[in-house]
Formats: sequence, C-alpha cells, structure tokens
Amino acid sequence: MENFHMQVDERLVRRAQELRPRLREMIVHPVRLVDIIPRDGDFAAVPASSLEGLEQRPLGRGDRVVFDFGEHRVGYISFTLTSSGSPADAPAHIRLKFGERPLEIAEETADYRGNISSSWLQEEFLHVDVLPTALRLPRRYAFRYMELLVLDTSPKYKVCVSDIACTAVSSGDLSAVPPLTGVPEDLTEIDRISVSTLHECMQGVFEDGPKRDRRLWIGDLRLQAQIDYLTFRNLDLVKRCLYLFAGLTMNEGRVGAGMFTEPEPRVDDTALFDYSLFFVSCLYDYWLETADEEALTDLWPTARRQIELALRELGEDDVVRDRTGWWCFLDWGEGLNKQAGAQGVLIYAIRQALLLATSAGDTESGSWLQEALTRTLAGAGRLYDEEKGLFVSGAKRQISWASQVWMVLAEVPATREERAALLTRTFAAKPEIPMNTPYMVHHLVEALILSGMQDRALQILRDYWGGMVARGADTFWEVYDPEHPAVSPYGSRAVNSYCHAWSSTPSYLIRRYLL
Ligand code: RAM
Repeated sequence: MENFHMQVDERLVRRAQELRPRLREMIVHPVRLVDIIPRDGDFAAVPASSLEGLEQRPLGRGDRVVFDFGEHRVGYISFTLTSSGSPADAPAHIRLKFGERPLEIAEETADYRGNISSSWLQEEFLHVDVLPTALRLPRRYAFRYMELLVLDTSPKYKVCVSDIACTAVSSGDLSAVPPLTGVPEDLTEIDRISVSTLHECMQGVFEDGPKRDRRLWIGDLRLQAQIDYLTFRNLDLVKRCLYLFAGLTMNEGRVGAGMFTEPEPRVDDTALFDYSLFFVSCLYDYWLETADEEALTDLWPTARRQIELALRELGEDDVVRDRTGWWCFLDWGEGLNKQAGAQGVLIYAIRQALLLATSAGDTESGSWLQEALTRTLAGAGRLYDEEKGLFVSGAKRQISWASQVWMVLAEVPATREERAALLTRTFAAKPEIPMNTPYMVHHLVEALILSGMQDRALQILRDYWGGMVARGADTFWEVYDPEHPAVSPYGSRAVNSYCHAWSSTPSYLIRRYLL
C-alpha cells in the first residue's frame, strides 16, 4: 500500500506482549515409513519397509525414505546422521521435504508454477561436513510426512539416519477441550479433526495456517476465537490478538487485515473492508464471552473507528461503493463481486457495535450507529432484485452465495422465515459463482442454522467436511472444492495450506448449535 504508515499505541502493544503465551512442547517420533503413490488425481501414503533397523541401513546417492509421524505436527526436527563405510571424504548433501499431505512430497519443486513465493514449499537442503552429527533444523515445519533424500555422499561412504524426533509446539492444551458425547460417529470425527486443526494453529498468536501464512489474519481470528470459546478456552490468546490489532493500526487507525509478530509485532500493509470490520465482531464475541471490562474500555475506540471508516465508503444511495482489486475478502475465487457481501458485513458489524457502545456507556455513538443502521439497511434494500428475489452485486448485478449469505447473517430480511426463503431461492437459483473455501461454506452453514434450516445445514457440514475426511484429512484444509480437488487460489495446490484454522469451524457449529 502506498504511503502506508503504522500507528503505534505502545500501551496496547505492551499489554499484548504481556499476554504472550507459553508454548507447550512435546517430543514425538515417526511411527512408520511410507511410500507415496498417485491415487485418483491425488497422492496417498502406503506402508513401506519397517522403521526398525533404519539406523543401520546405509543410504547413498538417490536413496530416499519418507517418515510418517502418524498425525499432523508443528515443530522442530532433529536427527543424527552417521557415516557407513570408509571415513566421510566429502560432505553429505541431503534434502528434506515436508508435507501436511502426501501430495506436497510428491510434487516436484522444479515444476512449481504458482503465483505466490515458492519459498512456501517446505524444503531444506543441508551440507553436512562432519559425521556423525546431531542436527536440529532451525525452521519450524508443519507436516505429517518428512522425506529425506540423499543427494550425494561419495563412492566411499553412505549415511545412516537415527534419533529422528520432532519437538511439537502449540499454545493450546488438548486436555482442556471438553469431550463431545452423544454425537454420531461421523460428527465426532469431524469435531476431533477440527480441534486438531485449531490446536496446530494456536502458536504465539492464532495463526491462519502453520505452514502458510503462519500469521495472524483477523478474518481467521474471528472464527478461531469462536471455536476457542467452546473448546480450548485460551481467552488470553484471543485478548492478545485483539490488543495487537488495536495497538498497531494502519493509516487513520484502520485495523489491518494481518499481523506479523517477529522480530517485533507489526501490522501488514493490506487492508480489507470486511476484515477491518471484523475487529468489531471479534471484540463483540470476546465481550459476550468474558465481560472483560479492561478490554472493552481499551478496545472499543478502535472498534468504533472501523465503523466510521467503513461508513465513508458509502455512496449517495447508502450502498458500499463497488471497487476493483483486492479490497474486500469474503471468499477466494475468480470473479466474485464483493459489493453486496460488503454491505452485509457492514450491517452485521454495526449491529454488534451498537451493543458494544451501550456496554461501554458511549451513548453518543449509540445514536449515530442507530442512524447508520437505518441508512445501510435502506442501502441493502436497493441491492434487492424483486423479480429474482435475490440480492445483486456490482454493476453487472451478479448473484453469488456470498451476497445472500451475508445479507442473512446481517439480518437484512427482517424475519427468520424471510431469511429462510431467501436461502431456499438461492439454492434454486444455483449462483454462477461457487463457494471455494471452508470459510465461505461455514458462513452458509451458520446462515442456514440461524434461519431455522438445521437439517440442510447439517447435511452440508457432513458432506463438505466429511468429504475432506474421506480424502484422508488429518486437519482441515484452506480450500476444498469436492468437484475440483486440485483447486488452489495460488496456481498450485502444493502451496495450499492443509491445516487452516478457518476450516475448523465444525467444532463451533456442532458444539454451539447442533448438540
Ligand atoms: C490467505 C490466507 C488467510 C486469509 C487471507 C485473506 O493468505 O489463507 O487465511 O485470511 O488469505
């Protein structure tokens, strides 16, 4: 972003840093060796030779072994490399590759044609001069599978690998998660995988994905916090993230879409219309959950500011002005027009801000927020196509899931029955723009539940997340389209994140609404 500057509120940042969590460590070992084989347009791991005796098995140029750690891990790898044969007369050159799923091991790095950095591919090249050597890799990896490929030794010696371990880290305590009882088996499994997904993303902050982007995004935070309240209840981690976003804002006090934490916290220079407004939502949810007066007092001004800034984006007709470029998120996917969805998110946030204003005793804001609600609801009405019975977005009057779902979540149709009818018409209309992420499907499921369409919601949850389970998910994925399993917003599925917090919402949906 041009002319970006960061506004710092030292006191809030200090408070965020006081809330920095202690990471729990656990030493884990591989459970078996596997081979990766192609299967149905994807890849699968099948058992290979035994792990036993590996430390005596010499590996020379071109030899490879793939370790399976049994489940998804986030952590630091260590192992010992020894020589076998003559003394090591040349360095050992090895490559390690990590995959959350088998396909990341199978896909050749040289073939990568994605549109984000290839540095996200989890790979490490090592020259080891002295053997034996105990190695500990400095980078943190997110993986279940680790491939070790010997690029070269020398004609006179080979290497043996032993003591392979991973120091797995998370700030989540799995033993604190209340067990689910009396729930059908498939939902229990979906819940278990959701909890694992969130666990792996709970680090120094709520990361979106521990493989990529390994950072705090506010759209992801909103959902992570909602799940956390019903599972880990790591309330201080939510509070820390809120204080980071409020302590480090962009120009004019705008909450940024994302946050880096190392070496020092700093806000990313990306702003997204919906993500900034989600600061209000995060605070609203946190306040309802904790009644934490300190947080409300400290953070309400930042929340209020997001609404003020968003209202500036309204046109004369009280509709959010449509824009080009990456100005609002809602979902990944080609061609999605964001205008109507943005209007929905704005109304959703204004309603929450009204409660926060009352709780904070800010009566003056209460009255302009009330007026803003009336205006934006009237604006939303202008996006409604009477003939089609659906909301349209942008100059081309696009019909998408995102637009209808956000209008429902914002309670634009005034009654539950009207909201249900809108969703029913949407199914019938089969919008040309599909949903591409578990993030968007989550919002559809929640919209259905809140409109009294529980059965349909449950069916989608079972089919969609169950589809990932059927495809071998240990943790839930950033993107998933059952029709197109190789889909990626980045031009290569090798850089997709396969442990993505915004996909772990079934735990929230099941525990909050379906029990
Ligand atoms: C991607 C990540 C993240 C999301 C943003 C908008 O980089 O998947 O989770 O919030 O986009």
